[in-house]
Amino acid sequence: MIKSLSISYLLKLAAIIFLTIFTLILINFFIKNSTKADNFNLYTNNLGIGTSEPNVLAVVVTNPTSGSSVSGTVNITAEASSSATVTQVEFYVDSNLLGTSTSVPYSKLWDTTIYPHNSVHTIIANALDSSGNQATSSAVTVTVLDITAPAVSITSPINGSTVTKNSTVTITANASDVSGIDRVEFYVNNVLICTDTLSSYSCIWKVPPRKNGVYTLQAKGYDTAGNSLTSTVTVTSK
Ligand SMILES: [Ca+2]
Repeated sequence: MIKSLSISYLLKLAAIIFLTIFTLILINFFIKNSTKADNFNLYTNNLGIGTSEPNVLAVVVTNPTSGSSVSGTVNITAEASSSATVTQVEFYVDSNLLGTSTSVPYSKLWDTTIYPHNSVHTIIANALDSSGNQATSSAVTVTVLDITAPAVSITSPINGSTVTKNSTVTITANASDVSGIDRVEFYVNNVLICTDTLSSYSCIWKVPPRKNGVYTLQAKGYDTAGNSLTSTVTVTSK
């Protein structure tokens, strides 16, 4: 009796010890795998490739469009999106910061009149978000067309002055333009008398042989894009 009880007791004890060890092994197994899974998720989230929502920041220049021609003042616009909050969009022209926009619609005015006719320029937008991410748009390449008239003015004779009949008067003019000056035409009473293509621009005019003649002198300057401006003075002969 004592012997059989003893054997039964030992068997139960062995079973309890076995189950305890087995349970501990199982718990240990689950804890380890759970940690690995957490580490894996952390790793993939940092790479932005996990099943969890990655932090995405994107920006695109919406105006002007690449390959287009622009002139005057251009409103550059961009759209930016982020799973966080977009804080600002910077606009760059030819790698120089044009300005920063902090609210929708993201935009900045760009004065193209400082560039020569048919010059090519590159625009990009750079977006930042509240998570510290940065994204750069594709480059937009545009061609600037010069539609601005040159600066032209007759410097001599001055408006309202008198000239001597039968004398020779040199009409002089200043002309300048960001695209360069193609030529300056000189007119007396609407008749073309000279064309000068080299600075300084001038024209020799023989004053007719009569007193009290009133003459309208004009210098019409053209830039290399074909824009023109006319400067006019009036003189009287004596
Ligand atoms: Ca011009």
